[in-house]
Amino acid sequence: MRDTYTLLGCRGCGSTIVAAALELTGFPWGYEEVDYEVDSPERDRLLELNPLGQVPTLILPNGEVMTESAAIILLLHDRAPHAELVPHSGSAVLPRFLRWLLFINAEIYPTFTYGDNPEKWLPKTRNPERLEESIGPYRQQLWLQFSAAASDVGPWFLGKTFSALDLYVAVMCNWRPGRRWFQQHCPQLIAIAGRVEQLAQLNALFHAHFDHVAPLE
Ligand SMILES: N[C@@H](CCC(=O)N[C@@H](CS)C(=O)NCC(=O)O)C(=O)O
Repeated sequence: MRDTYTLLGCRGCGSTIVAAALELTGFPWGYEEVDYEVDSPERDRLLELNPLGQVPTLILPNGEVMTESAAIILLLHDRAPHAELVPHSGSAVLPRFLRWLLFINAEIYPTFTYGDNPEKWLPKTRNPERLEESIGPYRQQLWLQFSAAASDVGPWFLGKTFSALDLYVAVMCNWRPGRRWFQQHCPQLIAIAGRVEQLAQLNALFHAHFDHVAPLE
């Protein structure tokens, strides 16, 4: 049995949310970079562990495999409540946390699953990219709805309470529709992302995963 967690991930991907959560737990963890789009021994290993070929895929210290970022976050919270990934039991903001955690995972994340690689879903179609043309505006609507639910005063999505929602925001603001769109339409989300990137425990990780993040002085 190992005493560390092993994360299979790819730079800037959803696995960065789990990498940030692991950093906050303080648990020892290792990292294996996998380009999930390219055939390679690393991808074969990923497929063996997770038949969906998706990251994050996490190997627990006892060898069990976990997938699904939200499930991983909830598990890490159970093992490391000091990381404050989830509001404490009985907290007034717990319902909002659960609602928007599932909203990101069940509504927003799948728009990338289907939009990232339209040829996979519309093989032998003339213009598979048209799938992303219709998903893109829907994704924007979802982000606007999510951002309207963010606390007006901050500093975090839930207000004074930090949570893993802030980690999702910090990573996903770098994805389509892009930082410029978020800056224009969801400035409070970009502000949250900036605060996460500046956390002493997370800055080096975000600097390694996203070009625009400067290292702390
Ligand atoms: N529901 C999964 C989604 C994971 C996911 O879609 N990850 C992307 C990278 S950000 C991926 O691996 N895509 C490859 C694919 O779906 O084939 C989660 O929350 O962990």
